[in-house]
Amino acid sequence: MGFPALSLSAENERVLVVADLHLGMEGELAERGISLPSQIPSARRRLEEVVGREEPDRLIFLGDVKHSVPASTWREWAELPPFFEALLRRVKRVEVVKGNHDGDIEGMVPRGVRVHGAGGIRIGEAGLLHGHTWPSGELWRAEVLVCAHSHPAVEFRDPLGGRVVAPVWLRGRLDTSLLPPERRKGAEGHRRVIVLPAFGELVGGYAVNGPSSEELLGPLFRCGAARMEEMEAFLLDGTYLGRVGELPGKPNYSGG
Ligand SMILES: [Mn+2]
Repeated sequence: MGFPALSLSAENERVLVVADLHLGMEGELAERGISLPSQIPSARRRLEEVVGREEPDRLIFLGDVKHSVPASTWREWAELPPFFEALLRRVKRVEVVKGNHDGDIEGMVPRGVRVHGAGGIRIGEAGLLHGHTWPSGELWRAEVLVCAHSHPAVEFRDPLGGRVVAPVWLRGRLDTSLLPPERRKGAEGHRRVIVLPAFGELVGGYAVNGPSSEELLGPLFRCGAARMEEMEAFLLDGTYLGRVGELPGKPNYSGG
């Protein structure tokens, strides 16, 4: 649908999932001398457009709603509650699965918003987690793990120095026999994995066909159970680009 948002139906509900808004990122950029207006009005407008189109019963933020760690800026404290309140008027259930940037999010969301731990939640055949931590045991009962955190994108350069970075979806398989032994219990067999692109417009995106970033990969990729070079990449409009390992550039993954 052109937006970095995932729609799924489970348990008679329509669920919309978005990730990595990194609201408040403009505060960090301001400290570096780059002055940008608050990202919240435009994030809200884009979200309301997707919500209007999909009419979900549940809206799930799959981590990194906000940006500043460890402390939050005054702007986040002032702007986040009304942001969530506007969404609660449109969607019955609004939930957050915590990411690595969501330290004090509980105190910033209005009462109607449910906050889940980083281990994730299972909805039907989907296990949803941000991806900077291991999934909770419950998530292995799902067939597909849906995560975020790595802000996947592709980068294309031309010989004149032009450079295009476009966010991508990643889809692939996860071989649980490659999990560390202490993580294998209850997780036998293969699972599918989907990585959501970041919803935030200031989130640059991490080029999957560029130099690898250990930190952004998360444990499922670092242990080799999911392999970045084997993932299939799709542009936001659904265009299939191929496997990450076959993209132009210098993909360089040790695979665990
Ligand atoms: Mn993250």
